[in-house]
Amino acid sequence: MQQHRTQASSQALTRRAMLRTIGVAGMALASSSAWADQSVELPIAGGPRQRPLTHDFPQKGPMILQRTRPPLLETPMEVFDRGVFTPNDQFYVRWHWAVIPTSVDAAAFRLSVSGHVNQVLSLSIGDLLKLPRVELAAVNQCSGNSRGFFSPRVPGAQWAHGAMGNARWTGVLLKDVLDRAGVKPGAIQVRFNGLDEPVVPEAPDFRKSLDIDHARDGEVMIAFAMNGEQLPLLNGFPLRLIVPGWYSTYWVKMLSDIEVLDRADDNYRMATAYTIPDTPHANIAPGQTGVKMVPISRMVPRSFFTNVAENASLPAAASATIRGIAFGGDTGVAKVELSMDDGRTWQLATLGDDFGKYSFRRWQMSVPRLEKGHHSLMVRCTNLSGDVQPAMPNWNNSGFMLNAVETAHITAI
Ligand SMILES: Nc1nc2c(c(=O)[nH]1)N[C@H]1C(S)=C(S)[C@@H](COP(=O)(O)O)O[C@H]1N2
Ligand SMILES: [Mo]
Repeated sequence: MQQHRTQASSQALTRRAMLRTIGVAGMALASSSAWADQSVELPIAGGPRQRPLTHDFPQKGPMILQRTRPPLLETPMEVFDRGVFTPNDQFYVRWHWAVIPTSVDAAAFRLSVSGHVNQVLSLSIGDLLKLPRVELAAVNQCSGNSRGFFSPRVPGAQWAHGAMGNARWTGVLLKDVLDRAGVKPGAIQVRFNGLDEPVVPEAPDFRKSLDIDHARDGEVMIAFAMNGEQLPLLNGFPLRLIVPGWYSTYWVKMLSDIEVLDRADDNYRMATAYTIPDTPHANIAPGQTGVKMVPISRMVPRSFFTNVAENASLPAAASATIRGIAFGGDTGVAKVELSMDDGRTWQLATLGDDFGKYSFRRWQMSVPRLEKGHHSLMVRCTNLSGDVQPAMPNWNNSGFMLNAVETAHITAI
């Protein structure tokens, strides 16, 4: 299992990152003007280009409002520039159904473990706290993160890149909980359900399943804390599933029911929704039919600029430090490279501290003084399995798994 650093080192890192941020007066940070307007520019293909910032959600600071009910709140990009961990109060929020408890009594809360087990369990938070504790830094990313950049446009939340976040999750191993219940031979999958409910009873509840071996891999965990604090209600208080390296559709929030199945789960969210073309990069041509579909699963490498906004202006005279974040998907970051000549040549960026293979990794690079005029900067990540971000945008009907190389167009003045 991944080795985890202590809380103290994350705080130290955040402090250092803050100090570095103060030193970048010349750089174009999206924040200053956007925050004053209480809206942000999102240069997504289909628009709208302006999105309201909201402060109206409990335990949440300023967030980009995608939808109110059920809440879809996006993290503003400059939050990722401040540190490798995404603060809880600006961590993105996504729910499928509007019937979400507005409070949960942690003392009365019980997690049930049932189905194909020797002993049905009803565990209090106190019971879980007695199990061995684990901590893991991991990226939580929606399958549809960056959907707003799909061209042609596809239906669904038009996220920019902020439907992702990185946190240090503390909890217990799902394996330890399953072992306490005693999984019977013949178990095939494990199904997870949370306290939220569909608005109408006939609609499909949000339940997700993992194969039994994955559920018992010693990495999948039940988290009760995020960045050293209890989970915000909107991020799943009091418990959520963490499936390191997999898209967050499996990271069931307000987790209340674990059911061991002796068959494969064929519920709507597994068999129909959240499937992708079984092709490289889940890529198909718009309109292409007859493609084999498979459930979405592992994440793929991505990298982003965090201190250069799209269409930003930089001073031509000075050299600049370009910064960003990257993650490898289901494994660590091997390298991050930048190109300033439309992908003909690539230079290695310097990587920041390593918080484990499932975490964001910061990167930075000093670029020499820029010629006056337009420039495009490209960034790409290669992960430890050798997977690299594709040069051309991948496309599918659901707007899932975009991971093409990002380009920032800037003007040196
Ligand atoms: N109970 C429950 N868990 C859920 C969902 C949901 O609708 N209900 N949505 C999933 C999806 S699709 C995403 S992207 C993540 C979002 O996690 P966050 O809101 O903590 O960022 O929660 C996942 N877990
Ligand atoms: Mo999602």
